[in-house]
Amino acid sequence: MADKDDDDLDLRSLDDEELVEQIQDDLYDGLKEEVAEGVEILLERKWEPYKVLTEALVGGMEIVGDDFRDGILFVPEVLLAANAMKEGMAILRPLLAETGAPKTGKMVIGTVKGDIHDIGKNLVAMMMEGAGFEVINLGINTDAEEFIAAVKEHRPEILGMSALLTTTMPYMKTVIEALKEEGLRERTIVLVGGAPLNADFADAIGADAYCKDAAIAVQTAKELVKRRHNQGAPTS
Ligand code: B1M
Repeated sequence: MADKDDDDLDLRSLDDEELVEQIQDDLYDGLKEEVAEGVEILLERKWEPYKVLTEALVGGMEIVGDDFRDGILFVPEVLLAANAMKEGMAILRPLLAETGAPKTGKMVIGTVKGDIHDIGKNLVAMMMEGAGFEVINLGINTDAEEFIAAVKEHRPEILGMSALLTTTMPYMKTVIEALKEEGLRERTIVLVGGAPLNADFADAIGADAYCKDAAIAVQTAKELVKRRHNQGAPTS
């Protein structure tokens, strides 16, 4: 997608629609500085951080995903695109986290064992922080022992798990079984997400809910925590 003429392109000369398209092109090409500059310009133009995130960055990553699937892009290029995405997310993170929302609860979140995809999980973490949750982000390739240790240490209302591969999503059930064995399942709301999942899968493994995206994760977390509080759920 890179074009020699892009070298001299003044991003500020573009209107919003062209700029979003250009950010997506730059993300595709793994040009992190350009992506960061584009994000800054949209913010200067008073775009809401969430709109920048979803329309420019997530929209751009969807194009990368399609071309990865179709064999047009390969792992090294996708990795560069992911890094460019993270550069843009880093600018948005403090803006999304500083909404002044009252503290709502705690969440432990991680990408499950065998899986190193973390963009979506980090996005959920960012949005949850923005909604007033304290988030303990365990990172990628997280095994059941790490999840259990974090739940014991932090006593979160919510445990979130992310999986992007059909081969790693079954591991979520292993974690839920481990929670049961440790007597932690009752007091922990388990939310799961990731592109290959769906609500039936979440039901089948005994999770409380499947969250299609970060906004739904926030909404679901708030609802379920509120419901728990109203029911006087156990906290220890
Ligand atoms: Co990978 N990869 N990848 N990859 N990769 C996918 C997932 C794939 C669908 C691409 C494809 O073929 N179309 C495919 C999986 C196929 C399958 O299993 N069915 C795939 C593959 C095959 C692989 C490798 C096996 C490739 C290889 O090595 N041959 C390998 C596996 C490595 C491993 O994990 N062990 C691999 C590697 C990589 C990179 C390292 C290059 C890179 C990851 C970089 C990183 O994350 N730091 C990468 C990327 C970037 C992708 C795609 C292109 C984009 C994923 C992404 O970041 N999306 C992806 C294609 C796709 O998903 N269409 C693909 C943007 C993100 C915002 O969306 O993660 O879906 P998403 O998160 C959303 C929701 O799903 C939800 O909210 C988020 C925000 O709205 N959500 C949650 C996610 N987690 C949640 C947790 C919650 C709630 C909601 O908790 C409560």
